[in-house]
Amino acid sequence: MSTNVVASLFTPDELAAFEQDGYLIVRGLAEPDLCDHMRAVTLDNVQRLIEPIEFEVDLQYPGAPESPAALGGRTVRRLLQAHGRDYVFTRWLTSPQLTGRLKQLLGPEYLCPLAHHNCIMTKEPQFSSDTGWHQDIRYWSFTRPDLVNVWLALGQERAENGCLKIIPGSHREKFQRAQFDDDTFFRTDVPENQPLLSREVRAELEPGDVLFFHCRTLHAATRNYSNETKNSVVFTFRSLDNPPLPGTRSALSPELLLH
Ligand SMILES: O=C(O)CCC(=O)C(=O)O
Repeated sequence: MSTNVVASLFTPDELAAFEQDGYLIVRGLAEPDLCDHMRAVTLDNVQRLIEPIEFEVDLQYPGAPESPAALGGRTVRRLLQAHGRDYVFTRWLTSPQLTGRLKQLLGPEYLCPLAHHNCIMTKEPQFSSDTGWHQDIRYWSFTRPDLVNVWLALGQERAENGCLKIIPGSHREKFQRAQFDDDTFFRTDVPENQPLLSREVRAELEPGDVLFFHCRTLHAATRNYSNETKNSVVFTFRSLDNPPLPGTRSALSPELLLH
């Protein structure tokens, strides 16, 4: 097997770890020039407020400004529809080091739903917010709750600037509805959730590192306590045989067939 091929694939140990833990970090998967280009597009689009945008104020998570008129009221949380913002995102989605790995996780034919993630998370200092523990599948509707998220760090991600926290193995748990609150956040105030919550790990990343995680893996993050914005590019992927349920929001947007 040539070096190139190996670099495009997970090792058997990595595949086993993903299955066991519901997440895996691959260091330096995205090339520096690709990350530079994505950072430039992000800075430009945030500066010019190129829609569609999700503002911090839209979600009202803890720490978010109260209204658009408040101080920080125009703080961007996510640039939506990332794929359409620049060809660099197509370059990323079709790069062999990503497609090879996604085929291992999802099979030879897979798609990138543009309805979910497909965004650049822009966690700004001062006015960003805390995201509670949740599974991404909570608002998505597919035949099986079985998608893979790909989170690319464009800069350092640490506890201080609100890196993701993950609960290993939580994608394999069977939960009761009562373990979640009305907004489907995993409750931190009930005793039955404490054993899982105590297993939290931090997904600390360097620029170009990629976090793969299952859409049922519990994760959370704090606001950004540093002085610099944290930018991350996030897409999700599904197997060809796991289509969105007709009539749901998951079925309303196009999907990219990537092979
Ligand atoms: O960075 C964050 O605050 C969390 C983002 C997140 O969990 C998500 O988009 O699903």
